[in-house]
Amino acid sequence: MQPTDRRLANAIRALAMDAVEAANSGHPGMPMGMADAATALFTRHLKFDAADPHWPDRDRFILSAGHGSMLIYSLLYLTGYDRPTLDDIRHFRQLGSPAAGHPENFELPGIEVTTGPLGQGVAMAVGMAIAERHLNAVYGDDLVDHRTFVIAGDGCLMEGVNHEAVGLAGHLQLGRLIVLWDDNSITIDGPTALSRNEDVIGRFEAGRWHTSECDGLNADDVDRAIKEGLADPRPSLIRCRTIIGFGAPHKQGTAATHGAALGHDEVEAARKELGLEDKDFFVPDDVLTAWRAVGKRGGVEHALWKDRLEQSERRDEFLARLNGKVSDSWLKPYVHKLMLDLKPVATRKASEMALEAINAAIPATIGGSADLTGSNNTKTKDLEPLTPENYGGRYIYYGIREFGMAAAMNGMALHGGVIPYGGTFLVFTDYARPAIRLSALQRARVIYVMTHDSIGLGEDGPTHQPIEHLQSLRAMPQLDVYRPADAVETAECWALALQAEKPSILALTRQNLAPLRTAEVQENLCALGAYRLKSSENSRKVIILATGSEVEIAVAAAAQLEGQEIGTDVVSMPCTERFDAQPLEYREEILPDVSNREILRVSIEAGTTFGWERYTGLHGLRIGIDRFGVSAPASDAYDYFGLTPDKIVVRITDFMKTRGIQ
Ligand SMILES: Cc1ncc(C[n+]2csc(CCOP(=O)(O)OP(=O)(O)O)c2C)c(N)n1
Ligand SMILES: [Mg+2]
Repeated sequence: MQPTDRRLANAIRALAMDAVEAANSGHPGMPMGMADAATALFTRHLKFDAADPHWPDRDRFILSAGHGSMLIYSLLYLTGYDRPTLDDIRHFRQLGSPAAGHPENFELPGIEVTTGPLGQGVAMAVGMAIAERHLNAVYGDDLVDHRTFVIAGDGCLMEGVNHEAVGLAGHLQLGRLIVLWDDNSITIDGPTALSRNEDVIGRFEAGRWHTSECDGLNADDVDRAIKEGLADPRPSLIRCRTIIGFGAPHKQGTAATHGAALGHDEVEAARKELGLEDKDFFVPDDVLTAWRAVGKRGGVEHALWKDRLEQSERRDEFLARLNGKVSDSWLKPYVHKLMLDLKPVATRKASEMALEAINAAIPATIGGSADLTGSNNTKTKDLEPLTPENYGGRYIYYGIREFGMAAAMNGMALHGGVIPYGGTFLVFTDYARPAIRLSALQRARVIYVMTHDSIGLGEDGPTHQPIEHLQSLRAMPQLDVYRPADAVETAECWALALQAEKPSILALTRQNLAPLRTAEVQENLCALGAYRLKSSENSRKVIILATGSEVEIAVAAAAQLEGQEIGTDVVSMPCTERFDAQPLEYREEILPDVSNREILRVSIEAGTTFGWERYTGLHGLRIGIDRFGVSAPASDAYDYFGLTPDKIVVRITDFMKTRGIQ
């Protein structure tokens, strides 16, 4: 006899209670409350094949309420994924177990995205749903035809980013996106009434979503609501009324079950209440067998899909697209053309010029901007807007939703088959930052086109002039920050970002920059992170390190220093992360032994000097801006902050005198 839905769900409850108990840490309440709804979703709707978590046409499931990680670990184990094993679950939250505190996409196939920072799961799901519709438009129903399901908690629907995500999904009419809201009226501090009285359903409806309600503790009713949601052409929010910690007789319905072990006595009482055997990590044979069958349910559809793929004329192209490798064969011909007509150009414009070549050569790119298309230069001529009428378009008008854009790009990148890039002003990386961090943590290939990268943006003044941004972004692991100095470097940095298995930020200027790289070379010099752009002519006394717009200034200053017989190298440093990854011999070649006080190292960057001692040494000279900017035309602002060749030469020569460098 087939076990009841409630018995299937109780297996989730049992594992969640026991794992949290064993770890004496974690969140039992959410998985226990949503176990029935998840059972309805996984047994009756979710298209997946536990034997192949990477099947490209699987439905995507995102546990936005990532603290309830035991819900997804239980489901992956029960349905027969290779990992987590029961042993992994026994070691929930312990060093080395892939059943980490929160679900991590790099720990377990079957975890589509990393969640835990509330709200971002919903926003990444929007990106997944966009990628699905886009690839469907490109490859057709035979190859791409799946849905995106989300479980979100009260917290996810309070966070600001959900507002951006809801707006974007409603606007793009992402009808295959279904969000199940765990409406348990509880958060950590207690009842949601402490902090919320908004009409959540009304808000989604205002965002042009379809909404419905169900008894989240009744799998049949959840099933009904999901069917309704699937039938509606709009994205759907399903309000699942649940009880947090359902089954724990003395604690259910209270915040006490949210984020702490229930305790031995309460676990025992819950087992009685739920009709479970009084054994740890125990799943009855018939229940496990039924769940394993659920894990195989998608096998038939998977096999049919494989047949269609084999018969498709576009098989190889589709697989290559999903594989995600891209060539940089566009780079050399593009740079060659550039060299024929060198002229001053802003790197944001140079980025657009490179993108013309990139978007023509790489059909996987999907561009966009948070309402600064004309300023970020992100839209190339051939890109059509991606709209409900044309999901095949490759340009997204994200609106003024930097965080939502960044999170959606994470979802798109992790869906696979597309390479998202999106723009805003560099200063507004602050608005997108939590998603940039998740790009990095998840190694999502997202390319951030961040223009107006310094006081060089001019008149918009201090609110818009980044100061601490470059260095603070460089501090983030698994993120490459590029600040190219001219059009050639910009193209090289684009090539590197497109081939990286992680996110990149391109920091680009508003103002024109002189061409500095005027000779064609075989190598992508930016790949080295830093390289000698100009070697000293006199005996070397100074090494100037500069990035982006300040390289041009460094070159002019160096020429003056040479005039005073002070030999000066100029090192362009478009990417500190890449330079740090070079072999020691190369780094020492560029920056000879830091304790050598005969050679003065100088850094120039129109931003904070914080951290530059890493390359100048403590006895070096750091030229930058350690305060907020000014509202003035760019050249006046540069002059005001002493970032002109003349003023820099004076600072360097004065500094050399005080340090006794001859
Ligand atoms: C951005 C962010 N802020 C704060 C937290 C810490 N936190 C984790 S769960 C939670 C409460 C969430 O409430 P709800 O979504 O209703 O979950 P439930 O208590 O119902 O399981 C908070 C504040 C977080 N994970 N992410
Ligand atoms: Mg809640």
